[in-house]
Amino acid sequence: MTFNRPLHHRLLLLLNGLYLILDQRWASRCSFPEVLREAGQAGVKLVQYRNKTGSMKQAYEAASILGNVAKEIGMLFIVNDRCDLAMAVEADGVHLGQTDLSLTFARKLVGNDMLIGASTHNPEQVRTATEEGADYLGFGPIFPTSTKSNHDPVVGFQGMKHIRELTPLPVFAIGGITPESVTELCQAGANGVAVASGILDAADRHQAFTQYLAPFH
Ligand code: 3NM
Repeated sequence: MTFNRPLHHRLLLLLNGLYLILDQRWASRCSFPEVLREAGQAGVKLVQYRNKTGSMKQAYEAASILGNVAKEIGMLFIVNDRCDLAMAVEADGVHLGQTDLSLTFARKLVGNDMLIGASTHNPEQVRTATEEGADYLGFGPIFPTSTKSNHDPVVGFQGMKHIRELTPLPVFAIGGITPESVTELCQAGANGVAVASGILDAADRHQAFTQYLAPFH
């Protein structure tokens, strides 16, 4: 895909709704390619592969399989943290945290044809990521979560509402999000929600996808 900035309309149509996070820690308990296909059928438009601990070799193998499935089903495929891995598997984007490569350097590396997402946790970070050319933001944690270790203080619905006024970029609320909180997060200005455990721990994944996506229909 080629991305012209400001992002064209077709791409903005994909940067909303449910953003599925496939964290490698769940990979032994479920088949990620299977989850990805279910997500596509349910109407999920973007997915992130997150691997905080594996070797590059392991992460490459997993990411290239998932990237191929995502391509086949027309879903945006984003790699967490690592520009080199995102480039190696020809992902659609890379998602960077506050301790990863700066957005400016990352853009130099990945060029204009890759999306760059940024994790933000407070108004200052939202302003900076917007100025430095992120294509979309993650903002959180909205609620407590055990998926991310040493996470920042929770920001709640009010935090979401506050930062909505600071950026024109698509914003995904993240952290401890359950289906029950999605409507209020959208009312607070979120374009979408990014979810790991709420999907990957669900007893009935099909039902979980439906519940998370319902407020976006
Ligand atoms: N980033 P779950 S919270 C990966 O605040 C991540 O930036 C966060 O997983 C942030 O849906 C988080 O299981 C964990 O809470 C998201």
